[in-house]
Amino acid sequence: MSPTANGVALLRAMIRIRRFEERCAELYQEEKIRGFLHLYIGEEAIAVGVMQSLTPEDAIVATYREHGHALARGIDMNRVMAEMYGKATGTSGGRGGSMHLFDAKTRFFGGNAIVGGHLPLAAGLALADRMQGRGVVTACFFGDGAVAEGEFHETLNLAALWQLPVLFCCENNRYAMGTALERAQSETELALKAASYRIPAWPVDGMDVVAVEGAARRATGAIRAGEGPHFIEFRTYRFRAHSMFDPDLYRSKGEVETWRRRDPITLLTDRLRGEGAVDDAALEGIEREVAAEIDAAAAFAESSEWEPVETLARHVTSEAPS
Ligand SMILES: Cc1ncc(C[n+]2csc(CCOP(=O)(O)OP(=O)(O)O)c2C)c(N)n1
Ligand SMILES: [Mg+2]
Repeated sequence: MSPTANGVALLRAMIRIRRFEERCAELYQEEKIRGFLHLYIGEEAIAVGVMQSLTPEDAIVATYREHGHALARGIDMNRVMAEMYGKATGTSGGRGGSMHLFDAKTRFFGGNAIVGGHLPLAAGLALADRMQGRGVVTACFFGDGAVAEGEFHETLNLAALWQLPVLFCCENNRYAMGTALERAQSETELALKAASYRIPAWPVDGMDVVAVEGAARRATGAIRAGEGPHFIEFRTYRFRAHSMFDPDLYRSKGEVETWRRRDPITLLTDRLRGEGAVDDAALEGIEREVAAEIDAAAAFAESSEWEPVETLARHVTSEAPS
C-alpha cells in the first residue's frame, strides 16, 4: 500500500507522540511526574492511524497507555502535560494523572486503569449513542491482556448480538506486563476470538501507519453503514518496559532489537524519503516544531497551580465537603 497524501502529517503526529513521551520519561526521572507511567513508544502508528478514520463526534475509550491516543485525538498538549504533573490545569484537574486522561469535549472517555474494564463502557457508550440516534462510532483500544478477561467476552457477545457501532482495536504487543501472549492465551490468533462472536475481525501490521489507517477506514465505513461491530488486531510491540517500574527481564534484547528494526516512525520516514515527500530539512523542521511545543507544554505544567486542598475532593466523591 502506498502512503496517502497525508503521509507527512501522519509522520509528524507519530514523532510528536514519541518526543512527548521521551520527555515524560525524563520528567519522571526528575520526579516531576509521579505515580505510574506507561509509555506507548513503538505503538504510535495505531493511535495515529485509527484517529484518521474518526469524526469529532465519535467516541474513544482507551487504556492507561493512552498518551498517544489523547494527543492524536487533538487534546491540547499543555493540558495533557499538566495532567501528567497532577496540576489543576490538567485534563482531569490533576486528579487522574498519566492513566486517566479525559476530555469530554473531544469525546475522549479515558484513560482507564482496569484491564478490560473499559470494554463494557465502550459498549454502553455505543448503545447510548445509537439510542440517541447519533450515528457515530465508539473506538475502543485495549491490549492483548484484556482478551483474557471475562469482560472482553461479555462485551463482544453483547456488541455482536445488539450490532453495536464499536470498533474494537486490539493493540497486541505480545505481552501483558511480563506475561507473554502464548503463556496466557490458548488461541494466539486474537482475531479468531472475535470472529467466534460473528464479529468481522482480521490482523493488521500495527507498525505500518498507512495499513492501520486503511484498515480502520474500512472498518469504520462498515460500522457507519450499519454492519455492526468490527475488530482489528494490530500487531505491534512496545519498545520500552511495561512501566517505569518494570526491569524488563522477561524478553531478550535480541527480540526487542528485531522489533525496533520495524519502528513505525523509521518505516514511514524511509518510505516518504523514497517518494521524495520529505528530506533532512523537512524532518529537522518537524523536530524543531515538536520540541518547541513540548517545551511550552512542560513550562505550562511547571507554572500551573496545584488544586487547593479545600477543593481536592471535588469531582472525586459525589458530595464534596463544603
Ligand atoms: C483487572 C486488572 N488486573 C490486573 C491489572 C494489573 N495490570 C496492569 S497492566 C496489566 C497488563 C495488561 O496488558 P495488556 O492488556 O496487554 O496491555 P499493555 O500493557 O501491553 O498495553 C496488568 C495485568 C489491572 N490493572 N487490572
Ligand atoms: Mg500487551
